[in-house]
Parts: sequence; structure tokens; C-alpha cells
Amino acid sequence: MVSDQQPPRVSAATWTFTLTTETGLRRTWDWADFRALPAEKFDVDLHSAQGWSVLSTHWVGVPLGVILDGLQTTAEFAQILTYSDYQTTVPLEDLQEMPTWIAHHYEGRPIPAARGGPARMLIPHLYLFKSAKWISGITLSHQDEPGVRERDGHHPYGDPWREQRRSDS
Ligand SMILES: Nc1nc2c(c(=O)[nH]1)N[C@H]1C(S)=C(S)[C@@H](COP(=O)(O)O)O[C@H]1N2
Ligand SMILES: [Mo]
Repeated sequence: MVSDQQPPRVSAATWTFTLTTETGLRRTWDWADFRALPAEKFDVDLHSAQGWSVLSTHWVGVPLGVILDGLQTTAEFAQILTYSDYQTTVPLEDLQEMPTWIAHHYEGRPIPAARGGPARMLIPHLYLFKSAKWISGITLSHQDEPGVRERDGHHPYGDPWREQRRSDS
């Protein structure tokens, strides 16, 4: 696994999440706002583009449908931003149509910093490089802005069932 060496300095006390539309409209949640949103338990299998999988991991998080509810947008892409220098992009439709979450608990506890706490994305139908740890926001765009791994040659979409590991696959 290739990952950040050190978790960034962010805690629940300082965490905010900002959703920005392609026209520049913003919504920001602090930790209290975020934890007041409806959350659900979910069990998912994780698939890394490096070839390993972890089956049946247990999380609690806020479905992206809750975050995106009522949003006026014609954007096609969602750039996922973090408190580290990592970012990644997925089609907005995947966040609207597929089960995806911003998770805050892992295996019954607040997510440890090393695993992306206080909050991380979980997009289990795509390779794990799309599931950004230490999430800070989502910016909607008409462009598929390549993220850190995508610029490294990872596949722009990353479907495990089609083994879309590299952009040439
Ligand atoms: N912020 C951030 N998120 C990230 C990464 C990263 O380096 N930084 N690595 C990605 C990759 S390539 C993988 S395989 C998973 C690893 O998640 P884990 O540490 O929970 O196993 O996080 C993804 N999310
Ligand atoms: Mo990875």
C-alpha cells in the first residue's frame, strides 16, 4: 500500500467539510453539524489497485445522498479534497447513485488518524485510492481533474470488477 507517511494535523475540534459547486456556491459543516446529520452502519469489502482486498469492514458514516440533497448543479465530476496533499476525482453520478459515505467510525470506534480520521470517504464500488482519507471537502466541476494517483498512472475511474488499475488497462 502506498499512503501518506504521517496523518495530517486535523481533529474533530478543527475539522470542517466544505462542498463547493461549479458556480462557487459553498456549504460548510463543522464537526457538530456533520455529526448531527443522519448516519448509517455499513459493511463493505475494500479493493486496492495494488491487488489486495479486505473483506467485511464495518463503518458508520453519512451517505453522500444526505450531503448532496437538494443541490443545484450541472457538474459531472466531484473532486475530493483532503487535509493532506492528496486529492482524487470521481463522477458526481457515482456519489449520487451508488452507496458512498463520509465515514466517522471504523470497527466500533472513531476512525484512527492513520485510517483517515476524523472522517474519510468510502466509495466501495471503486478501487480504494478513490476513498480519500482526512476529507476536507468536495468541489464540483465540469472537468475530470486528475488526482494524485490518477496523475501517477492510476485509472481515471478505477472499477475493480473491470480491473481498471492503470490508465492503460
Ligand atoms: N488523504 C489520503 N487518502 C488516501 C491515500 C492517501 O495517500 N492520502 N491513499 C489512498 C490509497 S492508494 C489507499 S490503498 C487507501 C488506503 O487506506 P487505508 O490506509 O485505510 O488502508 O487510502 C486512499 N486514500
Ligand atoms: Mo492504494
